Amino acid sequence: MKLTRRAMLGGIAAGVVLPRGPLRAGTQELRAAVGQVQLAPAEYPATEMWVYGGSAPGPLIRAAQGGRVSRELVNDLPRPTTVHWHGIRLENAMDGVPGLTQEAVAPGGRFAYDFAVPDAGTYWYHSHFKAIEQVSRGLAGPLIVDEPEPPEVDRDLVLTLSDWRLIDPAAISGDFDNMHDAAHAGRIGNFVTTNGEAAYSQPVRRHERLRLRLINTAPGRIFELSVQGLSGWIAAVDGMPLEQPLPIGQMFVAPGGRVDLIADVTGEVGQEAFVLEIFQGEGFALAAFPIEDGGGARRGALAALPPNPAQLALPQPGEARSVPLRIDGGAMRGLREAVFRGETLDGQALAQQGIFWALNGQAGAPPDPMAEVARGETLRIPIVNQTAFPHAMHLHGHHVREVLPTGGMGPARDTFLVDPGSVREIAVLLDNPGDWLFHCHMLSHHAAGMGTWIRVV
Ligand SMILES: [Cu+2]
Repeated sequence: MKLTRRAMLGGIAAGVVLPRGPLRAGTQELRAAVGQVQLAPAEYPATEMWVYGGSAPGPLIRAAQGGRVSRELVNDLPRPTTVHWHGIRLENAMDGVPGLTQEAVAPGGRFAYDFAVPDAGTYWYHSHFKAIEQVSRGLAGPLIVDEPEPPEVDRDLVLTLSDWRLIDPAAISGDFDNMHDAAHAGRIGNFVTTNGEAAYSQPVRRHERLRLRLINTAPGRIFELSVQGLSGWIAAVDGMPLEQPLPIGQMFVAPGGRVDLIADVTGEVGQEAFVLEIFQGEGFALAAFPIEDGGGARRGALAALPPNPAQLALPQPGEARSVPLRIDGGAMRGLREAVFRGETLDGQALAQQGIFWALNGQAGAPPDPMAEVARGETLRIPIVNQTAFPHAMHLHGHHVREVLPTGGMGPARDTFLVDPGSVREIAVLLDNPGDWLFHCHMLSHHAAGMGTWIRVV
């Protein structure tokens, strides 16, 4: 595999000093504001971004499993905003979906988010108000929930991946409603960063065991990942431990998805190990690990991480009601018609309003849920992707499992990639009361119609 650096070395992300408002006792602020961030390498100008806590990605939020996350959002942006805590099973009122679970927080406003974190693992937070714009401008950050007894590793590294569309030469491109993005594969950037750096590098020692928490915060990019000079396992997907860790192989991480790798440094001293993105047949370094001497001996196999409470109660698909979800639209297939804001419109009229996709014939935010269930009910949802593009379906407040053709069930996940022209059936135990968004996490697709919701009463 040919290995090339995506960008020149340099470009350490630097924050800005922001004005501080009054703090309420005991609650940390999460301030969303416009900031100048050195996103591109140092020889380029700083980028005006919308950021949490002055940096892109936003500050790492870390809590103990069973503990709480408390942050008061302070909106210093020129637009309304909300925060969604992706993958966390929390109470509905804290889920951060404007118009469904809360009113958007106006400029100058505040909102106290406070919720328990029942499941350990790798999560993230991001704006859910006009997310295609606000995430593409930088409003995203990592959220880690620690196991009471974490697995024994030498380093626990959070690698927040994103891509950015930079123009002239380092400004965030303002074409958030780009029709081509909306009708095709979503907004794909031209500049990829790990933890806000174009050339993330972390020295390691030979035979060290690393936990690498990869988070795809990009607005549309599916990261195909590989490693070099590292050997180990996929230990968790979307925060949830795999019952049997899988050897690291080909990995596709959907926008919004996460993967936890536990890997030993097996490359030679003096060389570098890498996490790579495979893009158009070439490998690009997302993270470089220069290998130094002095590590210990090679370790044995990895034991599975303890399952989360979310994984203990399995959905019972055998007895479950089936509610199919049909995805229509997009370039090359087109949308014949759909219901949008109460009106049935043809594809041309929809396109004029920036709508290119429909779920079960409804586009946008339908007034009625795709399903209403009693708490504790399992639903089967065959997802029928009749379009020419993959979609990253994300259900809020729950984890789902694929019903495999063999009859078994796949790993618990909150963000589920459905390939073009395919049918993938999921089962979900809906045990969290409230109104839960179910949408495509290609944020241009969501903005162009791909959202519905499920009511649990
Ligand atoms: Cu999509």
